[in-house]
Amino acid sequence: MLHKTVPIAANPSTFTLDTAHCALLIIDMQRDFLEPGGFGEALGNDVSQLRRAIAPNMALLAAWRAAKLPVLHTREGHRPDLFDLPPAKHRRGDAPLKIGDVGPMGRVLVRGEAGHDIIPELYPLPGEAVIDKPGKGAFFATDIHAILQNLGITQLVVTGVTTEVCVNTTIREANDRGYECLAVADCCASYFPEFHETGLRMIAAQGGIFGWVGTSDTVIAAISQ
Ligand code: TIU
Repeated sequence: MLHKTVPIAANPSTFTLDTAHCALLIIDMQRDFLEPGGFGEALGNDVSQLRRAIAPNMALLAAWRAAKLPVLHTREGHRPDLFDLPPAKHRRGDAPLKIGDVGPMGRVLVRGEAGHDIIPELYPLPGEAVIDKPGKGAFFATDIHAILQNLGITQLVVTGVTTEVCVNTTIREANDRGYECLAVADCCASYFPEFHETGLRMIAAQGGIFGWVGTSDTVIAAISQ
């Protein structure tokens, strides 16, 4: 597309998308979080709460690809030897399946296993960066900041799961590094609907303390012009 700036209606104010410097960042749309038998369900969660974000993400991703704008995907997970898994993270929770244990989709949250991979509906295409991250935020112990700088990206349109955990942490990390972040409300989801709502409100509160919150229809309209 021809590069342009496009106003997008958002909270708490209009987000001015600069198509020369923006990327779509899809957080952790992995089978381990969204499908039965994975890490999310092992933690006692209802995965159907997350699946509502799949269709809106498919529509936004299709529009983003059609506009030939950059896409990045993240995956939360660990080395097969688990050397990058903090013992405190390993111990956390009373899940029957812990990180590294063998479940129905292979070893839970381990790179290279079926459950660790991105759901087929949103599978990355060649040319789209996949960032493997050991933590909740995409900027901890990854090369995403260098990649974004090399691509000249200053704005992130952020989607994925879960709203209050990895999406929120990543937006806070990005905001502190100078990126303008627009969270797309209907493309994010949480196992806890109230945390989804509050997680989004936290971003936009206080005049946009961490960023902006919009919806997929307005972003799709903006990049499809
Ligand atoms: N991707 C992400 O949010 N990781 C989590 O563990 N989230 C939970 O809500 N458990």
